[in-house]
Amino acid sequence: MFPLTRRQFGGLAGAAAATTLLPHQRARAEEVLRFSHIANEDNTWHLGALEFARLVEEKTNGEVVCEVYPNSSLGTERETLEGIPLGLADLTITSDSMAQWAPSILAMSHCFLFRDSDHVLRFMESELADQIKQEVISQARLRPIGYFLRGPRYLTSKRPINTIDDVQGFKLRVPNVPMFIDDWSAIGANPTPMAFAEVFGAMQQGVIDGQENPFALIDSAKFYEVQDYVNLTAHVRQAIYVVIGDDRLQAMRPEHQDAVMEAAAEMQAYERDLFWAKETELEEVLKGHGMEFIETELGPFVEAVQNVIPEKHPELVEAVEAIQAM
Ligand code: 2Q2
Repeated sequence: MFPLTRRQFGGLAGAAAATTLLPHQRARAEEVLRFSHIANEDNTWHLGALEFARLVEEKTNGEVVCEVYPNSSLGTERETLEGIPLGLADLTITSDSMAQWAPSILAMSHCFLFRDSDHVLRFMESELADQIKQEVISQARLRPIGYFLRGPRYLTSKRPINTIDDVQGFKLRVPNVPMFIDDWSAIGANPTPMAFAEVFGAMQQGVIDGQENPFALIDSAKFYEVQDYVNLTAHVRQAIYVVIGDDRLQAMRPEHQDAVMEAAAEMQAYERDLFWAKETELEEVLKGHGMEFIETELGPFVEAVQNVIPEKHPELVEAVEAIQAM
């Protein structure tokens, strides 16, 4: 997009944003890693990131430390991705937003592709996912070191979406990922890419009609304050990677690299338990915040996206078929 200066990149960072290190921690450290993500302090992504920071410090006797910046406080997802090669951040939580470097990752974002969480997990452990990971490493110079399972994405709105007719022309914020734009255009909505940090304000001001995300982000970002309905679309099921700048990782001492990889594996398991505990209660939590749940009639939505892959992404036909067969 545009080159970022250090000042612009850190521009949003409030003093209280990061888990800042104590002076003695910084003084002893050989490496200070910066972990930037879009969720807030209540989200399990953040708790996972904090656990990673704790583990990496413990495993290296404080030689490697990690500062965690939640809430896009070090930059939006895109700014972080562009900032990692410049040394402005080191780790983040991301997936299909890397499509500009690794186009095959887009297969993960197609609506109604994955049937359930087990299907997503089978894919994440598959050879196809390994190939995608290799593409990410070689093209984006980002190394996935773990991943978080996510709940299904649901459309939120200020009026109920019962049928596909209700979503025609709906001004829908989507992440800046081509597959979301193509699928939702085929459905008849009016998808607009926007950074996550801007979504709350855009809904509050009525610039957009709604957004779509898993329960966890709907809750932690407090979207229930500006949206009334959770429409049970479950249109995208995914996992999301924790990535580290590969050049930064390769420049570390081998024992530090090992510590990073071990800490990441432990973080993944730690977050997974928190995720499941939370996910099972989130429907009630959101209802408690006044959101109403709508059983949207999904058949026509599924029908509408049938031709998106062959027509807009013929290069993904094979990957999508392989995923369907998993
Ligand atoms: O709505 C968002 O911004 C997130 O839930 C996105 O799915 C996420 O950040 C992806 O863009 C990851 O590449």
